[in-house]
Amino acid sequence: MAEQILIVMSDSHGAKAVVEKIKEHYQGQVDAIFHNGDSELAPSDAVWQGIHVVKGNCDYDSGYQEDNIVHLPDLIVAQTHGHLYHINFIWSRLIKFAQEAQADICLYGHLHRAAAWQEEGIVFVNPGSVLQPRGDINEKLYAMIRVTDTSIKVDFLDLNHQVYPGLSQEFSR
Ligand SMILES: [Mn+2]
Repeated sequence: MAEQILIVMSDSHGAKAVVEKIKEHYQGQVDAIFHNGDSELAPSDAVWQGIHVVKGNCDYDSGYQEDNIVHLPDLIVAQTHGHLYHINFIWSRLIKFAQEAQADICLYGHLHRAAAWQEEGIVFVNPGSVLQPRGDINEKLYAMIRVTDTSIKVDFLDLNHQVYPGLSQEFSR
């Protein structure tokens, strides 16, 4: 299959302009755009047209879905915020969620730390936070995932759309 490109952001915590900026930069240029929760925006907000979004622990409106399973050509993406799977403490419940969805890629957020790792043949990606980064890397980030038949490449980008050095990873599938 041709390369598919996914854009993933998370944990914008009220910063609607950042979500809009990333959406406007990529809409129509990529295969799918995701927001992994804690937007603190209304589910009915027009910004969500063309974005797959889930509910975070700081999203109190019941109009959001907790999880999304998105079927793209030859690719299944499981999306959740992560708090319901207790990712502050264990990974096993998130892994089980992704396995049950038969996912190739599992997207999560909540921790505000950029991460990409592979477990049980599934690539897990936390894009970090576009507003409040935590941990060692004090940069507001989002993720770009490029998928082919044989590989899944993950880059993390800053809000000027530049690849943040040292974080990129490539996994085989
Ligand atoms: Mn958050």
